Parts: sequence; structure tokens; C-alpha cells
Amino acid sequence: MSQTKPNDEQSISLVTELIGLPIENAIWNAAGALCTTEKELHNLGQSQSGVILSKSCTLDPREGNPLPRYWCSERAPFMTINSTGLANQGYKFYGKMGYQLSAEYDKPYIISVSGLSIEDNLNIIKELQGKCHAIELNLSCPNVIGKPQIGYDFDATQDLLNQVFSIPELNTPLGLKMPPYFDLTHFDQMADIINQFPISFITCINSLGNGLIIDPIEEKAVIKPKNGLGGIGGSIVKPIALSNVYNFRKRLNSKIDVIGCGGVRTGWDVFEHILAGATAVQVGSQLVEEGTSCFERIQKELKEIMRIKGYLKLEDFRGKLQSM
Ligand code: RRO
Repeated sequence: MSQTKPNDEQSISLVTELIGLPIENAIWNAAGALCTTEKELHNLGQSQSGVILSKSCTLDPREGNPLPRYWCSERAPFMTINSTGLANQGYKFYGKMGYQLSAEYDKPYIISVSGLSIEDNLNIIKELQGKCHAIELNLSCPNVIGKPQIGYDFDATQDLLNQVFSIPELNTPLGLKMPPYFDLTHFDQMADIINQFPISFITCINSLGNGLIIDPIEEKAVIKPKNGLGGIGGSIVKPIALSNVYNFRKRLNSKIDVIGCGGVRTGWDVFEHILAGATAVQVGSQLVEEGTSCFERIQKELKEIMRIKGYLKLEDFRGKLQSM
């Protein structure tokens, strides 16, 4: 009979708890990354992704912005840019997928919602009650022409949340997808707003809005919409993502989980997000580039790091970033 040593890989757990549920693997997809179509959602179900998270949805299906609207290059593998423009199949499709996905896969299904107005958001949230395990309300899409990111407007965010939490039938856990903040007073102000509500989690961060990547050979922007402006992702955003996780974790009440998202390519990146205080970690650009096999690889890498450091579970190091 083989004896399990305390630092064997089998005895290392990546279980996390979110929305009151134990989740087998604390690593899953970022909204927008390979999660728009039925096939993509099933692929996530079949993969090692801990959760199936949908593309942000609107009231009606949308084609999104003109192509090319996503760019990643071997010339600069540390950054991506996208201006998908909320291409999605409409909230009814993502609601219906809930029954299928829950019947087939033993993992939570979270629907990302990004209505084009307050009224749309309220209607979609009402209609999705009971059709998923949680909703991630996107306050930070940078790519819809003429629509500002609501998360940068503190009064508008307060107003939206007042109205969302007045929905009488609301009983599905609600999280928020945040834009990146860069000023400590903004963390203070936004945390004061979030702490007023029974919010289950926030996800930090969305892409860095309205970046510009230029191809100097062609003397052109690399994507078409908005004269080349789009959301920046990839390794380059990791320090901002970590700072947002850390700063919100310090300011939010302990019932609100913080999910890390931004610059996650390897097990080390996940380790850093969790040290900064993340309950779980999402993968965006790397998932698009590598496909769903990235989850198994990253999990393996994280377990190896934990083995070497003598950690058996995520709580052993979550939020334990030391000062110099
Ligand atoms: O669809 C998009 O262009 C998009 C969205 Br909704 C978002 O939240 N973040 C992003 O980088 N792209």
C-alpha cells in the first residue's frame, strides 16, 4: 500500500469557496475568453476550469465591432488588445445554457452581464434568476462605442447598485467585474460603495481600457475599431491587477471575495494573485492563446510551487503577502 506523504501532489488541494459553494479548482476563465458559443461553454465544462463563466451578455444578440478586433503577436507575447464590442448571443441564450451545463458538469455556471443601460441590466438580472449559480455584473467594458465604463463613474455605480439590490426577486449571488484603478482614493471611494451591498465577489481587473498598439512596419494600429483603441491584456497588466486585488482585499468586508484576473500565464502568476488576497483566479489572454488545456498546466505548476513551499491548501498563503 502506498503511503501519502504530506507534500505529495495528491494531498495538495486547490479547492476554494465562493458563493457558498466549494469549487474544486480555484482557476477558471475570464469573461470574454473562449466562452461565447455553445461549443466554447461545453469545452470549459469538459476542461479543468473550476467554473464556467459566460461572455458578457446584453438584452439582444450582438455582432460586435468590425474585424480585426483582437491582436496578439509573437513579436510582443506579453500583451494583447481587444475591441470585441460585446459580441454575444443575448442573455436568453446564456440563461438557457444553464440547464444544459448544470446537468452535464459538476461545476458552477456564472453568467457575465453587461447591459447597455441601467434598465437593460435590471431586466437581464431579473430574468436570469434561478438560471445560473451567480451573475458577474460587468461595470467595465471599455469597447462599446459611446458607452463609458460605469465603474469609473462613482455616482452612477452607486445608483446602479441601489437599483440592482432593490430587485425584489433577487436571490442569485451577484459579483462585479471592475475596471483597473490607479489612485488610492479611488480604491477608498469604490470600496465604500461596494461595502454597502450584499455583493458576493468582485473580479479585479478588466482589461486596461483604450490602449493603443501600433505596428511600426505598417504604420497602423493593429485592430480596426475605435481607430485602434482597445482593452489591453496579457502579462503587461499583471502588476496593476495584483495591486487592485491587494487594495480591494484590504478595504472590503471579509464576506466579499476578490477574484484576481490579469496577466495570468503560469502557476507563479496564480500564486501571486492568491498571496495578494485573491479567493480564485481567472485566465483571459493566455486561455485565448493556449486553449483550455492551460487550466491543467497552470494547476500542475501551482501544485508544484505549493509542494516545494510546503503548502497544502490555498488558505496556507492567501493574503499573506509580507512587507519588506
Ligand atoms: O466585448 C468586449 O469588447 C470586451 C468586454 Br464586454 C470587456 O468587458 N472587456 C474587454 O476587454 N472587452
